[in-house]
Amino acid sequence: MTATVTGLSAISEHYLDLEERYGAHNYHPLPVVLEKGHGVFLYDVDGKRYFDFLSGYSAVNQGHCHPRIIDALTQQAQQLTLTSRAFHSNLLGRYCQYITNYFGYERVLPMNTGVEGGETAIKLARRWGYANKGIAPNSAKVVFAKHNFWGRTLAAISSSTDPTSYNQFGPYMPGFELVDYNNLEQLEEAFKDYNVAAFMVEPIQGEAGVVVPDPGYLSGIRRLCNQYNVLFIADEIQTGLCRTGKMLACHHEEVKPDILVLGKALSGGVLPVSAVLANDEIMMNLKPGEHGSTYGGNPLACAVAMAALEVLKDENLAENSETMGIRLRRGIEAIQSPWVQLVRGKGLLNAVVINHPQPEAAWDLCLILKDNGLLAKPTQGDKIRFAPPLIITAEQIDECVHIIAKSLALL
Ligand code: IF1
Repeated sequence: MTATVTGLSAISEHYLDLEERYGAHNYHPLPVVLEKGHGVFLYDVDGKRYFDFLSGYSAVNQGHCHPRIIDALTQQAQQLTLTSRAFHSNLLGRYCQYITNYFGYERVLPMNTGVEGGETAIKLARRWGYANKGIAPNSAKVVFAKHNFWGRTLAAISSSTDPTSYNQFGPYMPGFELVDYNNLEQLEEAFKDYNVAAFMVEPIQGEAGVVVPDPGYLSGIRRLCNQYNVLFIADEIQTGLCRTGKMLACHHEEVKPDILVLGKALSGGVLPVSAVLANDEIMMNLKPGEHGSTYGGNPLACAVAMAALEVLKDENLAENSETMGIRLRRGIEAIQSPWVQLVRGKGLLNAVVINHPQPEAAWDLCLILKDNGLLAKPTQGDKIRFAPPLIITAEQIDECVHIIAKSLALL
């Protein structure tokens, strides 16, 4: 490999230079250039293999390029990819029936990205607030938890408490309120305002650093929403689809949200697919022409999403996520590294909190992990998310724990 200033191969540097020169600088990626993915593995342009411990931020739960999902994609791609919703297709109705039965809701509104799903859920909640709860026009409020993350649109950043997300993008969306995460007392206080239509929350806060709420939080939300006639919107875009050891993170407390928002692994990382599920009382408030998108519910997305959902069940990925997550957390704790303050998570959504004198220790550790064949990324400065595809085996978990131990020793 040719020596370069970055220590990367010449071909890797070439690709980085192109991004640097022609792309917006809205990310700070790890210095690695990938060209192939298969199962739990990613391969860089020099052919080096890595364990993927980010899974596209939980979009690749089924593993990279899962053959059944790719097959559904390639079959449908040669048949029909997009009709727009100006016309019907032979896939959309089947998909709507499949996914509503799969999750136990009466209706689904198909969208593309996760943030579009969030926006759709908030519009549905506001409309329900006016049509069903009798909130005065343009007075509906939606409550969010501090340190939430649900995307990059102006509405999403209007509910953010992270300056990196909202700074210098104002003015912000009105009618949004914030409470502490995992605080039912504050939530109840907020709900006493009749104008509150909904509470949108992640069952586990992902970007905040995999923050797991106290047992009883989700059931407490459900109880308060019932008591105060407020819609419970669960943002399961990152926690859903077997990531936390159950099909949905809400299932850890047998809680059913009024509006369920899914994305990411709904397509197994193949193309953007999101979905908003709710019952008629909420969904049928929307009349033709009041919401939608060019690609929402396209035949290609329908075919891919049905295959992605089948794989989750057929390969028992919730159970594997649960058992492999326990194995991973125990393995990391057994290292007893002085630099690991704690390990936390559910299923295969985990994070370690690094406590080290170097300010950039988490980033530096990710660079060492990369050199040792494991890809992970820091979040919120001192935390590293460990979230491999849910198909990972016990032997692979053990191999990765060994890599993590070796890397921590080099920090
Ligand atoms: C980026 C973070 C994770 C999400 C939840 C909605 C969305 C996301 C719980 C929006 C998206 C992505 C966005 C992506 C990186 C990643 C991320 F670091 F940004 F915060 F996962 F934690 N709800 N999360 O996590 O879905 O519109 O992106 O499809 O912006 O770099 P999207």
